[in-house]
Amino acid sequence: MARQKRSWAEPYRIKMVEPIRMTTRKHRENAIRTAGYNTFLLRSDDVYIDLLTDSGTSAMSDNQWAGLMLGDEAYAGSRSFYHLEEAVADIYGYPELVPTHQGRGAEHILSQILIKPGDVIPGNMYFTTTRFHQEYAGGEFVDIIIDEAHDATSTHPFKGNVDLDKLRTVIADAGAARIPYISVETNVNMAGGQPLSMANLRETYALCRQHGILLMLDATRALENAWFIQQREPGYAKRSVREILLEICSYSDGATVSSKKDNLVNIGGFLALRDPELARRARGLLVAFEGLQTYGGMSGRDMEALSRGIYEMVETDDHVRARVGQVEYLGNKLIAAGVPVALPIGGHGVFLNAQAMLPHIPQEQFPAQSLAAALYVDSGVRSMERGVVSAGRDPKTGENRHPRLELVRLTIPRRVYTQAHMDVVAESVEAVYAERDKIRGLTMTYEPEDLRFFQARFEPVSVTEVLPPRSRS
Ligand code: PLI
Repeated sequence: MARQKRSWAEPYRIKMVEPIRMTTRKHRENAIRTAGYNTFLLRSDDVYIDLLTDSGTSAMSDNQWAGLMLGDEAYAGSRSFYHLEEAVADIYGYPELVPTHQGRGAEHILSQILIKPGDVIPGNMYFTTTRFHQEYAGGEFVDIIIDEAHDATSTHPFKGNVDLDKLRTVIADAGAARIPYISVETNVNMAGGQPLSMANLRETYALCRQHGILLMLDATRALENAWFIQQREPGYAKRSVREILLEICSYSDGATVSSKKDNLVNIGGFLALRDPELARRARGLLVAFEGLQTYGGMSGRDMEALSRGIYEMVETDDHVRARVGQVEYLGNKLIAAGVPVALPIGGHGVFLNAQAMLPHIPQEQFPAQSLAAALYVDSGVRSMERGVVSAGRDPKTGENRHPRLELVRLTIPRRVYTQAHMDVVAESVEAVYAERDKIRGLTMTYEPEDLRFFQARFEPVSVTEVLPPRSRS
């Protein structure tokens, strides 16, 4: 007998709502001009559906909100810190907890305690703030992700994998003594939310141990990575995401986490370690840059909501199933409409392939930035550029980095929007795609020195600068 189809549905019902409003096209044209064609500079009141990021934008549960009332705000020895320490040890398996205000606070401390000028830090694709802190500490990031990760059309199931041959070459060239740690990101953000496999992580860790090099995870989206391992990797189909997450972390010496993603809170993060001596050094910097060792960068209530969020994300597999299911719902709709998106659909968002959508705009005229602005003008949907603007300049040569991926990220906040919102987003992307020839490139009129994508300003290229459209085959 054929099995009846059963769709997934959100494992919660909605108890409180926040109104959002649609604006006119004229209003949005004015708003994006005022924002210098940078979606980071828009006011949230001018946005209809906000897919800028999944960071700090989750809806908390009633249990988390109740936790806010129970936060212990003691300056030292807060009960809420001990709850958090227990949650991190239980779910991630790390005994030493260094609480920070968010992920980059943890990256700052980790980079400062481990990196010396001239060091090399191999990693499976860069992340903006992670690489910034590595370079700020005097190190150099070297990309060791597999080649498929740089190809938006490759359907490799584990595009986040480390290329072990690339890693061996870096170790041979730089020497293990100049590599303080390797930085392995779970569900690689800049590759489109792509997982690495357990087998690859296990092998990478073994290679690191052989050379006496630490392996530090960016476990910010490790839960979503655990889900993909369960779905795609032989031997894991019957394991819970909770068990898989713990195994992921077992192949590392520590982790930085932005709790604003998987952990379902609006602020917070941590550095977690195994070695008490490293943790002691980290706490030395924590008290100088963040706060005392038992709150770091968070209030007691933040830590209380966070420890509850950590347990909640793995209580059953239903949460992550619905979360990734919603992302896939939007992605599959766009694929069905013929819109070029990065494949496979990632864990936290759908990434539009701006290069393929706008072949008439050269990378020097910021195709992804232009597409994000056009989408906003069409419907008030806010997205984020993940291409040449985000990649920034090479600190040695001062030249623009030219990533092969020129993407616009439609990032889905957790537990916030409904399937109907996803339908509206898909309709707008399809409408913009149908009129893609009308989209013009941009020139940058203000460029900040660091992490330029946050605050850069642009204006449309003048009509005379527009290159003739290349024929589309
Ligand atoms: O935004 P923070 O400082 O809490 O975390 C920085 C950070 C570290 N690692 C990874 C993989 C991230 O995705 C990350 C932040 N991501 C943001 C803000 C995003 O929009 O994707």
